[in-house]
Amino acid sequence: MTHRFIPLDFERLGPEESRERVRELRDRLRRRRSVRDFSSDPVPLDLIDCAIEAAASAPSGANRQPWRFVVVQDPDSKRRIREGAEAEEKAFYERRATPEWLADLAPLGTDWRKPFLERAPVLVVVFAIDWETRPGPEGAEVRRKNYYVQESVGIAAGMLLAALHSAGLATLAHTPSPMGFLGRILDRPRNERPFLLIPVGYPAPDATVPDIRKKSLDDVRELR
Ligand code: IYR
Repeated sequence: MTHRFIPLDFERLGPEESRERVRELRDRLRRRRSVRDFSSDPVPLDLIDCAIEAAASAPSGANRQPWRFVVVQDPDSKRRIREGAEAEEKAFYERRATPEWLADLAPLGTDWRKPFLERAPVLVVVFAIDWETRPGPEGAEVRRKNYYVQESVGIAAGMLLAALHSAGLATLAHTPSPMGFLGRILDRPRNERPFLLIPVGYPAPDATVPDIRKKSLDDVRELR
């Protein structure tokens, strides 16, 4: 069975309009910073929902859309997530990380304490779905595998960060490792693999960020 094909909805822009739009987006995206000092001010849930709709429009292998976005607001769940993350982070900082890794992180001033996981009003947990089941013959279940899951969910997660930023919200792409505790706390099915933990909110009034620089175009782009 093939899909029905329909005309492409595409607006061809003039070169000046193109430049203006891409510069505007570049400049907006460049102002995004990873935030670790959150205010506890609530965020309107419709902003999060709209950003998730944007993320869920991402391309994916065979259009399988192998993602799930769990929006956590419940204080008790946030507390348990903080406890789970801090346990892993403590093991990371005190035992698992190589000296080289710790040296690379030192300029950022991070440690195992993750108070932002309770303080941020919302945590969006992105799960990757490697396979799904569908009913097979004689009541059996057949596993159907998804394709390019890392790529697909990575694209969707990037779009989510961009959409939340465009809504005027602060985020952090956080990856305590391993993240198995998220599936347990949030009661997720076995085929959902924790991918990224994103605290969302407004920055604390006194929030600071490290004075880091991004590589220049010449450093990241090659012409052939
Ligand atoms: N997950 C730890 C360590 C950490 C690792 C990297 I790579 C970073 O860019 C930042 C932190 C933490 O969140 O502290």
